[in-house]
Amino acid sequence: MELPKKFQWGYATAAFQIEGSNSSDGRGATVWDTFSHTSGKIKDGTNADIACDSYNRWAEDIKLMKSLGVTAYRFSISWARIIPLGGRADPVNQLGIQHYSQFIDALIENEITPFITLFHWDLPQALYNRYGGMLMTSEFVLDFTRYAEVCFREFGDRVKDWITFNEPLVVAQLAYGTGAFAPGHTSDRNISQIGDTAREPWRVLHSQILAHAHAATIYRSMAQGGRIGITFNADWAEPYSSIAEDVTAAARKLEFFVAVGADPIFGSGDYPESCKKQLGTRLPSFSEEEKTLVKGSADFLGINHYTTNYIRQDPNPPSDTDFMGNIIQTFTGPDGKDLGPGCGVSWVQVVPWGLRKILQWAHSRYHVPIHITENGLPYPSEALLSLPDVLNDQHRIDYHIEYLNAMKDAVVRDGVDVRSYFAWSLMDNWEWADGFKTRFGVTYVEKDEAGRVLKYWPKKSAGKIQEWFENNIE
Ligand code: PNW
Repeated sequence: MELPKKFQWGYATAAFQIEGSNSSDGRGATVWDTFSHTSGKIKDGTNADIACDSYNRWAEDIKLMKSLGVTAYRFSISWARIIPLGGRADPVNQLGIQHYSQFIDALIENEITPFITLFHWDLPQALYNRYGGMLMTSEFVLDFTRYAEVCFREFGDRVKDWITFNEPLVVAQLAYGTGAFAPGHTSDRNISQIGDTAREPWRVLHSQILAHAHAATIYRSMAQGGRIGITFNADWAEPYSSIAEDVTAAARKLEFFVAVGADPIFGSGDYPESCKKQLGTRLPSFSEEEKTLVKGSADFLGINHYTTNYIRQDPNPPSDTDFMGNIIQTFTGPDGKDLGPGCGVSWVQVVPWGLRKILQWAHSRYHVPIHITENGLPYPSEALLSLPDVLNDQHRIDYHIEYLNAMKDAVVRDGVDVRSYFAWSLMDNWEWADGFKTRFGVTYVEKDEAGRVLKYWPKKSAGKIQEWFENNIE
């Protein structure tokens, strides 16, 4: 009982978290450049001006991957490198295209299949300034579609696996709900002067779903023979107790976190009834024409999975700013026990069986091929360690091996159609509002005092993950 021969695996990254060189070769500014240079927004006060220096060190990145035995690599393209000002009438930057083109060629020469994410949160600043970015659905859809089309035309002869958006709901909630991510909108006036947590996140989600659908329609019309999908953050929701209210609450949480993005595309063509009911007119609606366009607009479902929560019914009615579905979320059960060991971020406990359950849920709801596009963890105190201790990442080994076994059970025992697995991440990188202190990588990045990258040091987990795939693929 092994994974099929064509199963692909590797690591995932995102442009803003690894590239650096944020004004090189004509790249335009993004909302994350602005945010990371705004005081108080990033926990450790760092920015991603150098990050892992992957824009320059891309050949080293490929060498690293080759040494780790991967068959695929998921990375994102920086929109502002391709179209510095972002818009459909703005100039295309040949230097940006050349950069990704040579990178893609080199991956393929090394027999590493590229999986490209078109949007991993780094919106061109000019589009935000021009019309509010994702808040202006009509403009955003046209601009994104043109950017996507340029990428398909330039890279689609060689790239056959495309992901339009990474976690549309996470960026909607954190960037326009809590204000923790760029551009930092929220109703909390202690944090930001602008924002409407009750409405903006749903508008931003809506824009991304429509932009996805338009881009997918263009992609299919180009007949390049590849596949196009979209990735959602999908943690498992375990009912806190067996009482009916809690079971319903857990099901509803999955609707608010996953199905609200996935149902329109892979299911009914519309938002789940539970979301429509609670959110009312705060949730934008699709016209009949849009429903037809959106429904069936992806060939595969990407899942980023990190953890599991207990969910129970909130006895109080939901506020206007509630985006969870009127539930209470905990790691601790009624027996006082936690779901699993903690790690280096408060939002993750180690719960391998949750991966199997979310895969079963997604398979039975949507019946489409699934790619696990992220899975990983930081562990406490890792950021305090230095060479060589930092390479001995037993927590990460345990996490990945247990989650991989759970994934395998979902495939070989439950018949879930999982096509690939990407661990997050290839290397320690710039973890958004956490800065550099939170490390998800299987590779330690040695730097000098000025933050310049000296050398990559694969951690023990990288070898163990490779070994696992050697033993578990046909
Ligand atoms: C994902 N949460 O983001 C992103 O796709 C990555 O870029 C990121 O580095 C990785 O996970 C690790 O955080 C998430 O708070 C950020 O639940 C936050 C949450 C989930 C996913």
